Amino acid sequence: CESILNDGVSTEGEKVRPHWEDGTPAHTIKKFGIINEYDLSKEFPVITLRPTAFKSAIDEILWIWQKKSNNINDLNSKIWNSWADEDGSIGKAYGYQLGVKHQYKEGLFDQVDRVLFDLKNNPMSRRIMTNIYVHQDLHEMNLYPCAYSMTFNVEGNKLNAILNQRSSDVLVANNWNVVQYAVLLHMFAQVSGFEVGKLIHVIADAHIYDRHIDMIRELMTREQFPAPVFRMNPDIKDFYDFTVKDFELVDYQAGKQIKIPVAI
Ligand code: UFP
Repeated sequence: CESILNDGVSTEGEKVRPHWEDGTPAHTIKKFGIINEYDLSKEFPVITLRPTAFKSAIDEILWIWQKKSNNINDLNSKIWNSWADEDGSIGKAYGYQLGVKHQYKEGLFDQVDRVLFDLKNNPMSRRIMTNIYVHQDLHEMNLYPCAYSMTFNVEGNKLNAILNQRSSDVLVANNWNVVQYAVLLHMFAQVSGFEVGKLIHVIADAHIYDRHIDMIRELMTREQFPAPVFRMNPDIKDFYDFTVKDFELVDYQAGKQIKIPVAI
């Protein structure tokens, strides 16, 4: 946040698309090309300046990667309500794409099952990745995928991953996305028989919205706490058996929650 606020470029005066609820354009200070590295074998990367809604974040990542749903009625939070149609669909985005089956030499798989297959049968492969930024379907997505690609890579007994994200609302969603993909990497590692390794988060446009700047400045003055302990039910061996109840943060200490407006 410091580096975005100090060295970032403002979109003030530019034509921008997202707006605030009252119709005012939502400008940002942005930085292009940020890479954050989290060693999940050392600690769980949840922010402590304010609480990240751990269970809701997991509920959404399971909705996308495990239920492969694109309907908000399968979700327990309201985070997607602004982007859903009357029937609850967000179009051919996120979970929809992960559920599409593709032809491989060994048969038909969706992208999630293909990752599970490769981690089991061909773990040294450099071709284990997912991509939901599907151009032919973009016109049927209510929001283009932000976090759009995962690359899995085995090093010794550890499973690493790169998360590629084209756009990140740093205050609202950065830690939310990091927590989600950290949990996802823990899940893939456990069911595939690996220890968890590093999560590399590559962000193209990392931005702080104008109405968030003072909130970020206040958060940056707050006290930080030690990382909590992440617990995941060790008995689960099938990716599709995890539920939100199987994850826990022990001793998660964080500062007071703040109410954040979201640009739409
Ligand atoms: N956004 C995230 N993470 C997500 C998600 C959305 O940061 O997982 F779904 C933010 C990024 C951006 C806005 O501020 O939502 C999407 O706008 P755009 O499509 O113009 O990048």
